[in-house]
Parts: sequence; structure tokens; C-alpha cells
Amino acid sequence: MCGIFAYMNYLTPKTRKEILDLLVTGLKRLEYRGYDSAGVAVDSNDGKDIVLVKRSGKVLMLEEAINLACDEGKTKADSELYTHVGIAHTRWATHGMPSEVNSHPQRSDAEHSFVVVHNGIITNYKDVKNYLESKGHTFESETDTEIIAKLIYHLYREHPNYSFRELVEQVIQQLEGAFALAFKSKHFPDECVTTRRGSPLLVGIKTKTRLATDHIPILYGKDDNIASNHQEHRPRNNSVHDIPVLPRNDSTSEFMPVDDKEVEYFFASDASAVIEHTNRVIYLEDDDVAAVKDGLLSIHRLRKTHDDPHAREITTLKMEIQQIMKGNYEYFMQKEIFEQPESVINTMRGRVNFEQEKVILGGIKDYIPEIKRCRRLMLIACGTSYHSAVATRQLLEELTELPVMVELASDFLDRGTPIFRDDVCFFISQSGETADTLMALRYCKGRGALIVGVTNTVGSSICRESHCGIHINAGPEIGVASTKAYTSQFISLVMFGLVMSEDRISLQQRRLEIIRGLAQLENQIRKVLELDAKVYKLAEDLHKYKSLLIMGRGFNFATCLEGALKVKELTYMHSEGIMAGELKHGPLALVDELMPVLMIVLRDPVYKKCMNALLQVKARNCQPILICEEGDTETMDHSSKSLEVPRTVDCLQGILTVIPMQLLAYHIAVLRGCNVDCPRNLAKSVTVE
Ligand code: G6Q
Ligand code: GLU
Repeated sequence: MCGIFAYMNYLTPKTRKEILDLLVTGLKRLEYRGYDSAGVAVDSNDGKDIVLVKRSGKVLMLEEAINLACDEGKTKADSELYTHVGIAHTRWATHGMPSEVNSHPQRSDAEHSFVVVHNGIITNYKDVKNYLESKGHTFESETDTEIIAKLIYHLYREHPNYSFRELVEQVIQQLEGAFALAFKSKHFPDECVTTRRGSPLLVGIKTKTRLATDHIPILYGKDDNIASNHQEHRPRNNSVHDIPVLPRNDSTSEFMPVDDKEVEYFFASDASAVIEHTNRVIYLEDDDVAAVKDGLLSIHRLRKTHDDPHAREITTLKMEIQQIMKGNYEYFMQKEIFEQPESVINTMRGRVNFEQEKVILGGIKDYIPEIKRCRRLMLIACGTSYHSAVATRQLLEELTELPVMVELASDFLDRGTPIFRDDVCFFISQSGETADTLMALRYCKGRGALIVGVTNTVGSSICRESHCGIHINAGPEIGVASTKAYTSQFISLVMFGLVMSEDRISLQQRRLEIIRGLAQLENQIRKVLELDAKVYKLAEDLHKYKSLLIMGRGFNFATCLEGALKVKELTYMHSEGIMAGELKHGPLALVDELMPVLMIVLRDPVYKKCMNALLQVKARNCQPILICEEGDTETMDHSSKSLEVPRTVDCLQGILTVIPMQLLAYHIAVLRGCNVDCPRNLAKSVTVE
């Protein structure tokens, strides 16, 4: 949640307006991550102060405020800055209402000695706040973040000889929780320091000539006991201790990207904000402190453990700028729904060989023998990603002949579920940064299980912390409501099942049927997308209702859950995905002639049971909308409203039935005047528990 964007131009002249535009554009690219308020910090006209512009609401409001400040001459728009640091933030509030004072950047004092933007939550902020209040600091916002700005200022006054980077290192030793941070200071002009723990952050580097290296060395502090020392000294239980002074990490030697010294740096929560400027990035790891001084970047860590690497790699992003633009679509979500014929192909590209009818997953192939020997498979995820596990569980049980457990990451952690060394745990996550999923991953890793990541975001925490994995290759997903990532996760898990069953003679027929089914998907999805106008008509009927029940079972139950989630999050209508087999055990009481119901009835092994449910619903005078198989007139005769989807193999049918649900939720949301890409109270990447 929330987006951080910082930009530094070193000996690269830019007008103040260009810099502000760049910061605002960066925020717009990140807005899907959080969007209740936004702000920027840049140098004042005379360069002696820092100016903050903050607004409640979307980045557009901030942009208007900035333009106004430029028009009125408060900010000299056309003055040229050779070297400058700007930091920016789009917020998703965790502490304190969205308001101007709670927006970031947060400041240390009225003179703006230090300003900071933060993504995440500081769990011990009350203790630190008590401490700082006892030292005379007064707070203006309700955020947890403000303590960071005040703490660095406090340390600066106590240790005026410390460098900016050293101060940040001292600060993060006092923080508990999750954070990505970017700092700017009046006392350290033209320097930028960033760091992270738990929330993502990357550094983009743009130079005129080729970079001199592919790696940047990590500079470690000398004291091996720092971590354990400071654990004992952290302020706890609201008691007020003095902040301990930790040994300094006075390692020097910076990274020299090129000879000519002109360089631009971008610090961002994710690659979509950086890709239009550069494709050369470094993903920071937890507790890295990345600092730029005199135009030189260095990465520091206070302490080295035996398996820490010597350097961070500079990676080349494969993403294209067009991939993160809306094109002719009104919303990213709409674009992403319509991208599915291509995104499913991208998921299978280089993996499913349709001529030879073989499947190879390069990212896990070396681990397959170990996976085959495991005690059970556990699929752990949240939200839509969890639904992709529900959708494929039955097939995985069939193809692997292993017990398959499907778990919501939050509940899994709450239960302290027993995990063993011979468990194989899959962590499914579009963003690869979801806090609950990541914590569950660390929990399982700590207990010796094999960790398989299924993510859409290269370089994400889940990606990096897994032993092996499947990258779903759906391309950037910007809309908060997940759509194409779901179908690609679904296919990734199906491919895994196919790999696992490669040498099972008894399953060969089934495998071939599925591989042939996968080959048809692209065209079949195109066909389903042609239903758009028809779905819109249904949405016109439905959008004034308060509730929508979605029923199905077997391979299509996950579509009911996922459809209901889409309706809830986008339209704010109540919606429930109901297992048709459970109808008589309670939900049937909800059904009458006024209740909108949608039922998924396909010619699969549970067809008869679904028909029973349909008849029960009709017996309560309800007229359900049906999703059924193309040409199945017998089923369609039961309803005046139906959507026909092409027939595919039973276990893949959920890919085709979920798309009308995505379209339906989208159209209802538009008709109800909801902001499809930024639904209220939600954020794309949930990096807090
Ligand atoms: C659904 C949402 C949400 C999402 C979860 C998990 O439309 O996007 O339910 O799926 O928050 O996110 P990750 O897949 O990124 O872990
Ligand atoms: N916890 C901080 C706040 O509420 C940061 C939230 C965010 O990640 O946007 O301001």
C-alpha cells in the first residue's frame, strides 16, 4: 500500500517545473497502491528551505495545487536546478484520517530540517513518541510516520558529526514494523537517503553512457553484535529510555556509475514508476540503506551475517512503458480484463509445448523430485490469489495424488499451523509483497519447508525469498481488482500439476486433454469477451440492487468466490459466493423472488447437482441468471437470462466462467458511479498485516 517516489538529478539541469511534473507522474504511476492523499517536498526558491505541498484526495488534487503554486509564482517554475532531491508520496492511511496534516512528507519541525515519506506501519511508534515528547518534541499529525522525522532530527542534534546516512541507520535501529522510507534534509542538501524493511523499494539509475558495472558493492559496518545490542535497548512498553548510540558504520567508497558523473536516481515502491526513465534498477533488501552523496550511490548495512552477499545486482527491467498505460480503455481494470487472451499465452509461453504436448517449468524443474517426495502441498495466499488456489486444488489433488491444503495466509498464521520439513508450501501473490503471505512464507521457511513462490512481480520479496518459483508473466496489473493475474495464477498452478504428473501412465489421457484445452484458451477467452454488451445489459438490471448471490460447485466454486469478491470490492454491493451444495444448510433462506441470484451450471461431473440447486432456487420464485455452456439449450430453458461460455475441459472451465463475472462487476461499478481502478478503502499491494 502507498507509493513512494523520490527523484534526484545530479549535474543534470532540470527546471523546477520539470522536477515537479516528474514527481507527480511518478505518483500517478503508483497511485493504484494507495490514494487517499498525496504530497511532495522540493527545495524552496532560494534553496535554503524545503517546501511541502500536500493534499487530501487523489494525486490530481496535488497536481492542481502544484500548478496553482507555480502560476502564482510561489514556486519558481522555470528556474533551473543542476542538482536537486525531491521526494513524493501517495498515501493509504493506517494511522490518522486522510488529511493534509497527516499526508506525507512528514516533517521534523517547522523549519523542515528533515522530511520523510513512508510506506508501511511503525508498530512501536507510541513508545518512540513518548520518548520524543519527553525530550520536548511536539507532534502535529496522527501518523506513526511523524516519529521518524522527529527521531532523525533528535539524533542529528545529539550527534551533529554524523552523516545523513549514519543518522538514518541509527533511526531504523529504533523502528519496529514495516517501512520503506525516503529522506530529504535541509542540513544535507543534495543528498538523498532511503531504506526499507518489509515494504518494497527499488533504485532506478539513469546515465547518459553505459553503466560501468552490473553490481554495486554492499558496505557493511564493523560491529557484529549491533543487532543483538540494539534489541535490548529499543524503547519498549511505553517506557522512556535514552536512545542508545550504536557503533557507526563509517564504511565509505561509493558506487561510480559512469565517468562523466551526470546521473539521475529514482527511488520508487515499484518499477512502474521508473520504467519510463530507465530500465536499470536495484531492488533493495530489508535493512539496506541506500544513500546518494555527491552524485554517488552507496548501499550500506550495519551488520554482515555469513550468507549476506557482497553486492546488489543492477537488473534490467523487461517491462515496456505501454504495458502500464491505459491505451483506449477507460480503466486499467477494463484493459486488464481484455488483455487476458494475451496474458494467458504469456503465462504459457516457453513452458507449454503444444506440438510435443509437454510442459516445462524452468523455475522449479530442479525441485520436482523433492516436491514429489513431499508429505503434502500447501497453497497459501490472500484474496483473489487465494481463490486461484481454491480453483486448482481439485486438479492438483488429482494430478499429484498428494494431499493439498488451501490456506488463507492470515488465518494460517493465526493458527500457528504445524509445518514440517517435508511440506511444500506455495505462496501465491500478484504483488509478491502482501504482508500476510510474506509472513506465512517466513514462518514456513523457518520450519524447513520448501518454499515455492507464484508471483507476478519480478524482484518482489516473495520472489526473492522463495527457494524456487513460477513467475506468472501476466504483465503489470494496475487495477486494484485483480483480473488477469487470477487467470494466469490459475494456469500456472495447472501447469505445475501437469509437470508433476508427467510420468504417471494412468494420467496421460487426462494430461493430454488438459494441454489441448490450454491450447484453445486464447480463442475461447476472446469469445467470452464478446459477451461484454450482454453483460452490460445484465449490469443495468442489477446495479440498483443491494445484494447478489453467486452459486456454483465443483470446479466452478472458486468463480463464485472470486465473482463475489469482485462485486464487493468494486461496487460496494453485498455479494456472496455460495457453494451450491450448502444451499439447504442455510443460504436458501436468503432466496426469494426479490433476491438477485447468478448460478454457474456447466456440463461437468456436478451438473446434476447444480441442476438440483437451480430447481430449488426456482421453486422459491427466484429467476436466476445462468452462466452455462454454449449451446446447452436444455439448461438455458430454465432462465430468461443466461450467458453462454465455450466448453473446455472441466478443470479449466473456471478460467472462462470468471471472465463474465469480472465484466459484470466492472459494469455494475461504472453504473453505480464507483471508481473502478481505485475502490474505496483498498490498495493494490497490502504490505501491512
Ligand atoms: C482482489 C485484490 C486482492 C488481492 C489480495 C492479495 O481483487 O486485488 O484480493 O488478491 O490482496 O494480493 P496479492 O496477490 O498481491 O498477494
Ligand atoms: N503508516 C503511514 C500513515 O498512515 C504510512 C501509510 C502508507 O503506507 O501510506 O501515514
